[in-house]
Amino acid sequence: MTDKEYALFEERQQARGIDLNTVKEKMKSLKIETPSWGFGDSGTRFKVFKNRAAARTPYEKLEDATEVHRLTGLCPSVAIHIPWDKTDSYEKLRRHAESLGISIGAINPNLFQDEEYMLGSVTNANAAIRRKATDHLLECVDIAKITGSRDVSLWFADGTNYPGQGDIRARKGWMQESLAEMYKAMSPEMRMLIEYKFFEPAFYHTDLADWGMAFNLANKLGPQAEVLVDTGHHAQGTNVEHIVAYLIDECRLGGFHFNSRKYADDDLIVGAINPYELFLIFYQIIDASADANPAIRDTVNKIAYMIDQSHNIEPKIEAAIRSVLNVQTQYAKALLIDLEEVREAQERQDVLGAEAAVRKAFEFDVAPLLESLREEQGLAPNPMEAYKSSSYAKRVGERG
Ligand code: AOS
Ligand code: ZN
Ligand code: ZN
Ligand code: ZN
Repeated sequence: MTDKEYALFEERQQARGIDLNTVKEKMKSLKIETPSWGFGDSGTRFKVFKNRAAARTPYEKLEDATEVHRLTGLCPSVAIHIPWDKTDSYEKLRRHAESLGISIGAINPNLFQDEEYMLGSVTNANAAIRRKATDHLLECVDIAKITGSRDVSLWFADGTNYPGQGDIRARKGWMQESLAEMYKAMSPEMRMLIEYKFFEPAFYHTDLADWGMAFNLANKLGPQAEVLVDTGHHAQGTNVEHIVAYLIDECRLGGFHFNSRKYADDDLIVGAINPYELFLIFYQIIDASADANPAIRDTVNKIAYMIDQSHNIEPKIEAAIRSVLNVQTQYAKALLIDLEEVREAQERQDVLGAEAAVRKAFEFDVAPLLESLREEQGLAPNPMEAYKSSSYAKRVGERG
């Protein structure tokens, strides 16, 4: 990029009343958490392809995540999954993260892999299995206290495959009972983020099938329980940004699991398939960040932006870099929306004027802005290229 390109871009934005210094300040505070499971070998039910460069231990996963942060300046924390990242000392794991200059983010309990959970974990009709599941949740709260994690993210595979298989209302009660116990164990600064998904692995009914069920449960549990929106967990055509706006307005949006989907919970690279949706999600968030109600602004400030992806055929570290850059790009574009212009068009009831005011921001090429920002942050202008030619890439290539 030449200085001339940036100067031209800046001039154009200034003419629309957009101050790029303010935009850059906001961009510098964007933080996106990467998932430890995105760095290890994962796959589909058909095959897990071995990748020689994939991280093999929680320690290596943290190191890969650090490399992504070093190159992008965007990912100072990593979410972990228990027991996938089980280790003899979480104190040691925390210190390892700290020595790398990052931190351990959300703790994700795993309640879907043990034999006992075939017919449910916290909603299993067998009380002993519910006890085991709840104990695992409590274990994860304890781990979060050691790792210094604020959030415990909950996703349940619980559900049934056939009508009559389970007592739907009893299961609803068991879920609430278990989470209430976990809720009590959290320290005051901790949060429980409740994820929902409309299907899979259960196909007839899922105990937390949509945002409304997660929202209702969070409301019943208390202010430290919030909803987690995984962008891949909705039926085709669902207006995800509407859900986002609604939950922010209710002060119950805790965070995101970002990924792309085409047909199901595909967990592909975020922004790879429908970047406009991501842009529109950020439009809602940025719009709410200027709300007159301090509780709404506070909700926006605490949103956890997390990636939840599974890289089956693509190299993992490059995939993580691509993902966070895609998020950053759409965030940058959404920051170029002239909210005043949208508001005025809304007041005039000018349907297409309002639509254009939003869309035109998406149509800008923000490359000059991103490169200028990276220059200010002392980062390489193209993090992906920088990674490919790094000694780190060479080293992980020799792992397996
Ligand atoms: C599963 O569909 C959910 O998205 C979870 O967040 C899950 O824990 C994560 O995908 C890791 O498997
Ligand atoms: Zn998820
Ligand atoms: Zn997903
Ligand atoms: Zn998912």
